[in-house]
Parts: sequence; structure tokens; C-alpha cells
Amino acid sequence: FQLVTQFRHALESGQVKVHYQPKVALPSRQVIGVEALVRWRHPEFGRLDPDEFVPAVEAAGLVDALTGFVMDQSLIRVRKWLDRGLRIAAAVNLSVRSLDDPHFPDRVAEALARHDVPPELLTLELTESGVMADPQRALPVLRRLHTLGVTLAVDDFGTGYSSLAYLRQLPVDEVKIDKSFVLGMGTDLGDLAVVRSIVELGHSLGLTVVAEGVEDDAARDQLASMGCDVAQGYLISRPLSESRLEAWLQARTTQA
Ligand code: G
Ligand code: G
Ligand code: NA
Ligand code: MN
Repeated sequence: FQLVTQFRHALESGQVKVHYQPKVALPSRQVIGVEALVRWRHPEFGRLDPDEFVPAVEAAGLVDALTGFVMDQSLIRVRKWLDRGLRIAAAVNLSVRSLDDPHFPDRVAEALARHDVPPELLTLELTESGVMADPQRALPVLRRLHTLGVTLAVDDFGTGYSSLAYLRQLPVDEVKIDKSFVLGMGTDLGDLAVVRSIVELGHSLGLTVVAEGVEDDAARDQLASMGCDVAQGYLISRPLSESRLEAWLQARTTQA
């Protein structure tokens, strides 16, 4: 795929940008973090979404360059917020391929040191299907990342085939309920039951539970009443460019 040969150049020439979607604590609605979501504005093809190019970037062995870029951009933001007295964490999506790389934890440690950001303000998100495909293989790198003190999150939870026993054995700190269940829970009792049981399971394992796909007040209030810890979704904000995020944060923090 031709696109991939252009990817390194795209990173260097500013075609690739990181957008950020806020995450708020429940029930306080305080902004506690952002998820970094990559965007590629291609000179010819226009805006490309990650689903259209991340798989090709992974297949071409360039995912390190992508993750490194997103992590650097995110840590620059976290550092700027710290300098203004704000503690806001950044969550970076990982490719499972990073877990095959024994040097990956060293690169994370190096990036945290270079940007002077405490490890607890970096979250690394892995998809449930990615980690659970081969938990034994992922375990050594996950353990080292956990030892660094970064937060490890299992993304899209509920869509894969995780056994609860495996989740308990992994050094993870957070589960993110897949948005399909959160979007459905207002109208579908099955989805509601899944959401409820993930919140309960997560808490019984000592994990922070995050709901993605929170689009209306009813969903947010219902999640808060279940004890879900964090909400993310269009109700709070869509993913925003760096400058729009700063404006959003400004409006939000001066209002409070
Ligand atoms: O907003 P959205 O279309 O950006 O995200 C689509 C998918 O792309 C999500 O599953 C998200 O996890 C993934 N994604 C977004 N940014 C990155 C990234 O920097 N690296 C990886 N590996 N996946 C990403
Ligand atoms: O797979 P992952 O969870 O990393 O991807 C997040 C994706 O979900 C991004 O594409 C993001 O734009 C999208 N998203 C974020 N909030 C909402 C929401 O409230 N509703 C819907 N439908 N999608 C959302
Ligand atoms: Na994600
Ligand atoms: Mn996610």
C-alpha cells in the first residue's frame, strides 16, 4: 500500500496531528484526562481516519514511529498543563505489536523523563482483543510498563472474549467499557446488564472503570448512579484539535 511509504514524511511535515477527547470523573465532572486520537490530513486524499491507515502502518512496521509521535505530542501537553497547575493525564492508544518489542518500556521511560512528566499522568490503552489474543506473550512487557507506574487500560472492553480470570492476572489498572454497550444501554436491557456487570467486575478487581460513548445526560447520570468512575463521549466533547482543546479547557476551568 503506497500510503505507508508516505507516512514518515507525513509525520515530519505536519500532516499528522493529534486530537484529544476529554475524560471527566463521575459524579464531579472534573476533567481528569484526555485520550489522544491521531488524524492524518493527506494532501491528496484529504482527512484519513486511523481505521484507514493504522493497520497499514502496523503492517509496514512503522507503528513505533506513530506511537512515539503521539506520545511526545501528548506529553508536551501534559507538561504544559502541569506548568499551569493542572493535573490532566493523557491516554495513548497502543498497537499490540508494541508489546512484542522488549525495548518499548525503555522508550516510554525515556519519553516520560525527557518531558518531565510523572508516570501516573500517562495512560496506555490496549484493546481487549489485542491483549487477550495471547496474554502470555503480552505479559512481560505489560509488567515492565506497570512497574514504571504508567496506567494500563483495556480498551473496547466487552467486545472480546476475555475470561475474568485472565483480566485478574494482567497488571492492568483501568477498563474502558466499549461504546456499543454504552450507546445501547438506554434502550437495550442486555446492553444495560453488560455495562452494570463490567462496572461491578471492574470494581471488584480494584480497577478504574471508564465508559466511552457517553452521548446524553441520561447515560451519564445512569453511569454515575452505578458508580462508574469516568465518562468519555460526545456529551462531554468530541475529539478536539490542540487549540480547540485549550479553548474548551479554558472555558471549563474558568466557569468552575
Ligand atoms: O476517533 P477515532 O476514529 O479516532 O478512532 C478510531 C480508532 O483508531 C480507535 O480504535 C482508536 O483506538 C484508534 N487510534 C486512534 N489513535 C491511535 C493511535 O495513535 N495509535 C493507534 N494504534 N490507534 C489509534
Ligand atoms: O476504539 P477507541 O475506543 O480507541 O476509539 C474511540 C473512538 O470512538 C473514536 O473514533 C472516537 O471518535 C469515537 N467516539 C468518542 N466518543 C464517542 C461518542 O460519544 N459516540 C460515538 N458514537 N463515538 C465516539
Ligand atoms: Na482507544
Ligand atoms: Mn477507546
